[in-house]
Amino acid sequence: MNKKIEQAFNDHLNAEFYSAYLYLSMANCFTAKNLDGMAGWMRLQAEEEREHAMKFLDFIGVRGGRVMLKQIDQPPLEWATPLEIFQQAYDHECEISAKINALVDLATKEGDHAAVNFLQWFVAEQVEEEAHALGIVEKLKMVGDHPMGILQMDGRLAQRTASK
Ligand code: OFO
Repeated sequence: MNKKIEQAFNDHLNAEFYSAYLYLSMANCFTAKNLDGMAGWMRLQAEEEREHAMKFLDFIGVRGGRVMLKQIDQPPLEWATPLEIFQQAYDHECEISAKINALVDLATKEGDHAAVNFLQWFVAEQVEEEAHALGIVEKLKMVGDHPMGILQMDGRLAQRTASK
């Protein structure tokens, strides 16, 4: 595997694990606020991020590269409101999209078509990830700080299943 791509993919592997950590911390914050539906939604999101990390890990291995696990940064512990949490999740997804785009640019520059092809799944996934998070942000903005609205959103997000 091209060394520049191996390095960049290992960095991104760490970013996906950090995403899992961040969302798990957000889930814990929801649990502490008794918003179990939102907590469940975030836990599933954290699991998805771990799966994303594993896709990178497996691809590095299949291509003959070396996986290098690095330290995962500590995520924040507390957020004030559900809107603040989902806004940060949305902003984070936009940052991940920018990282994926940079990987596509690098793989293209290095002529690694297999890597470009692998990354296309993530390009499509990021469109969904951003849309889901933004949709929730917009609804939470409509709800404002009305407890009934927050509880309704909590019930709605409780319906998420592992495949969404
Ligand atoms: Fe939330 O995204 Fe991974 O890639």
